[in-house]
Amino acid sequence: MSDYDRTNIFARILRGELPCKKVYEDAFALAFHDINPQAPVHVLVIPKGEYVSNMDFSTAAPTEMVAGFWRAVGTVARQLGLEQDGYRLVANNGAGGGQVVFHFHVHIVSGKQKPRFGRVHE
Ligand code: DGP
Repeated sequence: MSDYDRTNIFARILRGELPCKKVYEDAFALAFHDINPQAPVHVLVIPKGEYVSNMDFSTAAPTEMVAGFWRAVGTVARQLGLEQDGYRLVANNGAGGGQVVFHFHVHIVSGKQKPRFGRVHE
């Protein structure tokens, strides 16, 4: 399937080998604060499975996992109270797309963002 590296940081967080500031967890996903926030709200949502990127996830994950993951993304945004203010979802795909950690993840960002996430609020 993919060249998933089981030693990547998010795999280790999922296995409980490394700590994280958890905001949400269910059968499909884990969400936690980004270690290097680019906005006042910057949370990462990762699927509970070995998927390198969005390309891998959207191809290889069972439909139930894809649905459960994206439902979790919405649940986290709601739980963070972002419905009113709005938020962005960012998924970097591949090194050329700015991906650094090769376990698929979605960034939820809200508020004034640093340049890495564009100039929407600058
Ligand atoms: P990306 O470029 O989409 O692969 O972003 C990876 C993000 O992961 C980046 O915003 C920083 C974050 N990150 C890297 N290492 C850690 C870590 O050990 N803990 C947490 N919470 N976030 C991390």
